[in-house]
Amino acid sequence: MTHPATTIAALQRAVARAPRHPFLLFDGREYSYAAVAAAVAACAHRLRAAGVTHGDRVALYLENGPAFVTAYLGAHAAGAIVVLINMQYRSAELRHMLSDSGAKAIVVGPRIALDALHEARSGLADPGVVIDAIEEASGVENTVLDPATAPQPGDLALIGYTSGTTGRSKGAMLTHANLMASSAAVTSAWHWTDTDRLLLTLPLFHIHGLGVGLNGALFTASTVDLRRGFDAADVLDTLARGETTMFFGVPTMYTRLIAEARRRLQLAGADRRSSALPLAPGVRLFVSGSAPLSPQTFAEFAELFGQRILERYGMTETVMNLTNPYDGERRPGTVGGPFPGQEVRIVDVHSRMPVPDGVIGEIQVRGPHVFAGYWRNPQATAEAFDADGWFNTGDLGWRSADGYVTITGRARELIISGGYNIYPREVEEVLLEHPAVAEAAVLGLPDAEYGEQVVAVVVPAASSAVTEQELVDWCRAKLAGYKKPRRVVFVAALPRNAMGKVQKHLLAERLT
Ligand code: MCA
Ligand code: AMP
Repeated sequence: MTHPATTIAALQRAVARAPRHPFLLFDGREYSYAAVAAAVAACAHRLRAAGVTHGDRVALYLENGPAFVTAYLGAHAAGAIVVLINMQYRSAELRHMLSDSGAKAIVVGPRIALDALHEARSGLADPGVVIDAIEEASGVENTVLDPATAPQPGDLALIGYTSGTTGRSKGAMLTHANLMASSAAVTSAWHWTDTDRLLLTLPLFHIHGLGVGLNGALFTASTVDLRRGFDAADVLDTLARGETTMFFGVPTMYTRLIAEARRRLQLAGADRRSSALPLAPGVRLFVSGSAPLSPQTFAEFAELFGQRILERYGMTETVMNLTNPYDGERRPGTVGGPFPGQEVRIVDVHSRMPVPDGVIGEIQVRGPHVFAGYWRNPQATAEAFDADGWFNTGDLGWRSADGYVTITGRARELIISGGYNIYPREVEEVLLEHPAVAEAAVLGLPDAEYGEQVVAVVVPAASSAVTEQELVDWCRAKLAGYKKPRRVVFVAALPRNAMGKVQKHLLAERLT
């Protein structure tokens, strides 16, 4: 293997090549590869001193920032497995992830309210130790990476929880070799080099921001201009300065960038194509993923920014699967073909046999990027793969004769809002805990900003007078904010088929 096969090997290669080259830009400060490596070593020593050993799970309860990067790589340098936690999760979601992963330590950062975390830990028999993150190496000891604790390629690098169909999420296990194989494929396909500067506003606690963005930069020893979160005005200001070469986002970010650009052009009284206002002069690549990018957004963006967005398709279990070409035609509405070194095929959902081009079936993928299975869940792991090692993505699509895949839907029930996945069952279970709710069905309806929005259809318990707002607040208190229903519709009965199953397509037709 010619490329580094662990994140720590990639970090060491970057330090050896150009120690002073900036890895991170954050809040007006620059963090070189050497400086990050020193802080990573210090973090690893701190974790080892707290009792973390090889294969232990370390949860990151951190927002975007240098402390996240240090904790992520610090846990790896200590030989541990990172557990990714979305900062929007409430205590029940957190408790499940901490107890299911058996996290030995939780790394927390400055300026973060820890109420939900403390509430989650208070319910656990073995709550793990809470450790402060290290933002930079100055003033700390042990700033040299210890080869004795360095991970091996086959070691687990992280567990990413994906929303579960039963309301309990499953931990997808990715090895170092998986992550680095993905980075090798992505960076080669997108011509990513050490001269690139990626503007990264995606959360690092999901694979899009971490596995594609941060790892790709680490792999190429290039620079990440990191933000706490996405703000359209800030992104446009940054792009206009001409130093950014790449931007990765979810479709909602692109619709917001279009709206903000139009607002500015209107204020300036400029013609849309005015060369007086170049919107992204240095950018060579805009990438979209995590949810479908509409051909309309693709066209509007091309007109305003003069760039054709490259759409790709990925999953927590596999990092990246399919991509439109860097050099060839980027076809709107499609996600292109496999990355180098990976395979894709489409199979009939019942017979599991490959279907001809043009026929819709389930997308299966295979390659070194595909995860090692679900954490402590051999049954779910067995169901996810077929006998020849093909991974069932649960997404439906078809392939054109010239190799472009179009995703048409999902074999599993899943709502994607602004790039975040929401399983209806999880929201339904929370609604059913409310004493005034007799029955509940949750579905995704089209939404101009988020792609899809969560809608709850509720049959109230007899003689109850619950309001829409009460139920939204109830969900908001128990679930991450993005999972709360945007609308609650009260009905006398849910439409059911002869088997008693709720016919959500009928509800969707009625409500759209
Ligand atoms: C935030 N809110 C949302 C969403 N995000 N509601 C519905 N859908 C959303 N996606 C709610 C919050 O709970 C909050 O409500 C209110 O909106 C404002 O929150 P704020 O944080 O200010 O939101 P925002 O900044 O406007 O966020 C929109 C966003 C964000 C920037 C599009 O959702 C985002 O960063 N999405 C990216 C997600 C991502 O990385 N997905 C990758 C997973 P309240 O006030 O009630 O709290 S998929 C993946 O990793 C695979 C590998 C792949 O293919 O990429
Ligand atoms: P997650 O489990 O959060 O990693 O989400 C992965 C899911 O996001 C995939 O299984 C797809 O359903 C969806 N997804 C990712 N990229 C795209 C895309 N470009 N178009 C449509 N759906 C996508």
